[in-house]
Amino acid sequence: MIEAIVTRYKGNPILTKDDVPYPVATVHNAGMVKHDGRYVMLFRSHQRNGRSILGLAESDDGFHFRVRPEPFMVPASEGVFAIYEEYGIEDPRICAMEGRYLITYSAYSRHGVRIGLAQTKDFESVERVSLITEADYRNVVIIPRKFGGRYARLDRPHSEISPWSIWISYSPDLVHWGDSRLVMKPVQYHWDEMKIGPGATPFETGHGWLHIYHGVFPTMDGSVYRLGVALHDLKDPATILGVSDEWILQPEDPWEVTGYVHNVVFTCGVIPEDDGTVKIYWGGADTVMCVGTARINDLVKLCLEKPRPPL
Ligand code: BMA
Repeated sequence: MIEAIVTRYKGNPILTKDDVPYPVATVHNAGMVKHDGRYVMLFRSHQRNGRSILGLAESDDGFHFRVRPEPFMVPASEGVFAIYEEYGIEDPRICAMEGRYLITYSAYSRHGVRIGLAQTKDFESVERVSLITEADYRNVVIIPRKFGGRYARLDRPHSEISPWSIWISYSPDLVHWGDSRLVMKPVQYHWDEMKIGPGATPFETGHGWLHIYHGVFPTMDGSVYRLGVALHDLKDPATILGVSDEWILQPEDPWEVTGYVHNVVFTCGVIPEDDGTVKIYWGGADTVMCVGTARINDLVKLCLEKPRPPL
């Protein structure tokens, strides 16, 4: 048998709605980070009204998680955030930088979807910083390093003309973003031909920033969400060194194939480990959380040795 790039954890799914001590319908698409040696999982849950909130779970080993008794973030009830979070908050990403954790999340409202930025030092309290896109953006990941004195993020604007693609934008202060450029597009009649989007917060390897993203293929039975991998230049992340032609993960387990939305694996966070492996976390069918392990070198090799054109 050919060895898989991502080895699924035998105990999947690692978190379900039954582990949550308040009423939710799903547990999925979690941002991940290690804080004080412990794994922090910031997961999205649909409430029973169909709108999403963010919960927090913690773990000593990255596989067994305990959920806090109260949600970590719910839609804001006052100020400008209340207007744009009316329909819920979704799909958080965590970036550890400058002694704090930056959290980017999708904010839904009658005006569309845009991205909120919040920050925390300890995951005990959280402070909203700014809404950092206008409407029609999702999937913003901040790269945990400054480039020429500026912050950088991968983002995904929506367009009617072109398949939804991955862009890069820069900011002097995390609030004002611009100098945007397209870096990666779907490839026609390919597993990611319909749309792609940033996935997990990129992490540094000796060869470049490794970015695990999602790609979508349309079928007669709806869309299939899979995960792919790209390598960005360490000094200039707008330059892509390689994108793997092949996906690294597709829906296969029963809880990935069937659920709230069938045939979905979707990542918002990974944890690189000191032993050369990376733990990849993904939502299965928008219903449960799963984890798997890959060797970082294998992912880098896929990008460099079996690439497809980024654009
Ligand atoms: C995307 C987002 C994700 C979700 C995926 C599959 O458009 O809504 O949060 O996991 O669809 O439903």
